[in-house]
Amino acid sequence: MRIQLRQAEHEPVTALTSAGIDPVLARIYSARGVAGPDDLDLGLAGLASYTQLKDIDQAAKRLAIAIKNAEKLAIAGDFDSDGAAGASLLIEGILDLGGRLPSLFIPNRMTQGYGLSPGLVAEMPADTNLVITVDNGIASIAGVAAARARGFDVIITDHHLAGERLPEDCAAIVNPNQPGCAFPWKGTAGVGVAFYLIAATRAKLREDEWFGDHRPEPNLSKYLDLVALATIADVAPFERNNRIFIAAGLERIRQRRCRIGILALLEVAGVEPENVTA
Ligand SMILES: [Mn+2]
Repeated sequence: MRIQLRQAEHEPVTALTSAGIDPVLARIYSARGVAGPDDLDLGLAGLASYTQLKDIDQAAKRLAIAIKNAEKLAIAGDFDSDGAAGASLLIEGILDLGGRLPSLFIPNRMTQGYGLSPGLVAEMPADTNLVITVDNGIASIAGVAAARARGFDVIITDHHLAGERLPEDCAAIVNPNQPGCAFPWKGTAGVGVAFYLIAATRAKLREDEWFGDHRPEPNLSKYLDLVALATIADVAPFERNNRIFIAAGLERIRQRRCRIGILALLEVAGVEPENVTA
């Protein structure tokens, strides 16, 4: 066993103690990267806006058009919990925004490997209009080329580090870890990026006066259980923005105000919802 010492920085400790935090707690917080009292406020109002995500406007514009025109969408997900929850979030979000039910494509780990591959694109129907990746795609150069060759538009949403080359000719690439993206929270999971795409698209559709009495605007808080679950399961860093997502999502799960699938998993695992922690 190895004991790893974390350093508490002087300035944050002072800022925290002068805000009334116990000095021992202040040192623990500081050693975990908390810079000041604001970082301890986990209210949803502190959640970063999507606006600093590179290409998010283009992505939202393209998805809004797809929703309004009932285009045929293919979601390219992944087989881990981040990819699966992110895909669920996108499908549910697109339906809630008034779009047509998208088809879901998850690669076979044994035969197709990971990500949007030409093999996965080959399974998509010929009349697909738009492919949206979630938790993958930033390295899918051949897969995007195959999709473009079939005439499909592509929106990449991902959070993995970008390689030297990016996929070409996409409608948009949304990834906090791509070069030139100013979004400060680089530890956002794939499910968080998917959440931001739905948030930005909702704002775009609101601008277009798409919502009304006959088509109510969805409340984004209904997706927070999925965001919390997959941010934790993907072992994303507990930086402030992720802690806000997690605190809000876990609170909803504890109050059983979450999707029935998560309650069913908890039941099988023998865990009482009110006892759920990260
Ligand atoms: Mn992931």
